Amino acid sequence: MAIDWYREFVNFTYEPAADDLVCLFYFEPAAGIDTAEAVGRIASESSTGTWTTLFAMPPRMKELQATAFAVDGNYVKIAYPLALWEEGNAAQLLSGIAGNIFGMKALRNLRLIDVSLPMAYLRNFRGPHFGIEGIRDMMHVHGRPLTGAVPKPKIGFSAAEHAAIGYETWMGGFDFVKDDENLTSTPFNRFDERVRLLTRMRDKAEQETGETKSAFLNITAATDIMKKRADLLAECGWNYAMIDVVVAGTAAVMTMRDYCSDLGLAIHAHRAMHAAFDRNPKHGISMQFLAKMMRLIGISQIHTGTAVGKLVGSRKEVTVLADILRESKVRGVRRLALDQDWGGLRNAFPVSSGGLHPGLVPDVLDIYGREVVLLVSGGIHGHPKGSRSGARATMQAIEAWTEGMDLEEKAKSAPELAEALEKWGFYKPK
Ligand code: RUB
Ligand code: CA
Repeated sequence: MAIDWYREFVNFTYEPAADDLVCLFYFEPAAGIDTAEAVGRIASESSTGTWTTLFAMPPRMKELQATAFAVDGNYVKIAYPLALWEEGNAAQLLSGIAGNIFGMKALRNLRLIDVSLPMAYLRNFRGPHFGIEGIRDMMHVHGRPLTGAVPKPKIGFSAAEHAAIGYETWMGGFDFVKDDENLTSTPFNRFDERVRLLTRMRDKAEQETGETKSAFLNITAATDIMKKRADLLAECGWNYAMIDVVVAGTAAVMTMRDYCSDLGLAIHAHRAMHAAFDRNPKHGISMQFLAKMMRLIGISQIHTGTAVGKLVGSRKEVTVLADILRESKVRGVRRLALDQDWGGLRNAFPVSSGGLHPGLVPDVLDIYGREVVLLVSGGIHGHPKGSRSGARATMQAIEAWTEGMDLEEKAKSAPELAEALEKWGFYKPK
């Protein structure tokens, strides 16, 4: 009598149904495990299976099994019947396709690269509240990237110091002031006080510039506390809340999406901790997958890297990520992304951040185009004349790129940009 039944989850002639979810995995079998057994085990453990054959099995089970149906070298596609998945519950989806399977001894490595979500699954999610156009209308900014900066050093300022730097950032022409991922409400900088002081500074900056100014204030905490913080943001006339979405967790983000939506708040998603599972190219979960889940559950924008700045992420990856967030139909890229038709689900902004300064702006915009939120932090506060000049220099670099002008050429009539180039040139941070 057979001990296990993994091969029953493999069928190389299977054609996925229109409402199947399809996943793309990279896999390496452990010693002594052949390909069919390896992919069968992935399909089994992520759907209905267990390690051994069973005494009893209701006939329905056959219909709920996942099927590994296409192998391309170390890549496999697995189809999952729609009925396996609870409507509108992305956390449950993760427990299946991104759950136990990463710990299986039969696999040396396993990486979830992407999932293609059928319309029948998407139907139960609301997606982003605003979409890119909605955010542009709300910010009254069209035709250029949106811009923002985190006060640096990233944590340690008092609420008053933080608000003063925020004011300088806005006055230099930036749209957003952003909290950093590890700043929430600390004894030396309480959330409520920061919000109140920034509100005053925002009103002043708006009055003086005639522009709309906003901030990504970090509400990350237990969900009930996040709700209170979101309430305060709405009360003070803000239009965004920021959440560290990986550490807060899928379920909390799902809850906060609806809560923030009712308050008219967009969600800025910081991805701190993502590299713990997406950095190893052979194991874990890809950033594409995380970005897709976040658009699905309704964040308005998420960090997607720079390709040229201080953090990991290649140009190719960044392009794939931007497409997943911005397009309504995404064309698959072999071994990197699957087709995705988002139907009517709104789109989201990619956020490029980490080690940027004016000299790198053209490189980043060549990759992203203008539909991006650009965060330049150290790269404005380190400007020889201070934050306001740094923000100006960045806006001048954006103008140059838009006008198709060389930065050095532009710098002749843009003193702040000239000073930035003198300090950093085109330096790419390690
Ligand atoms: C930016 C910064 C952000 C990172 C996060 O500061 O620290 O938290 O961009 O990384 P600076 P990512 O502009 O001074 O480097 O955006 O890749 O998730
Ligand atoms: Ca940071």
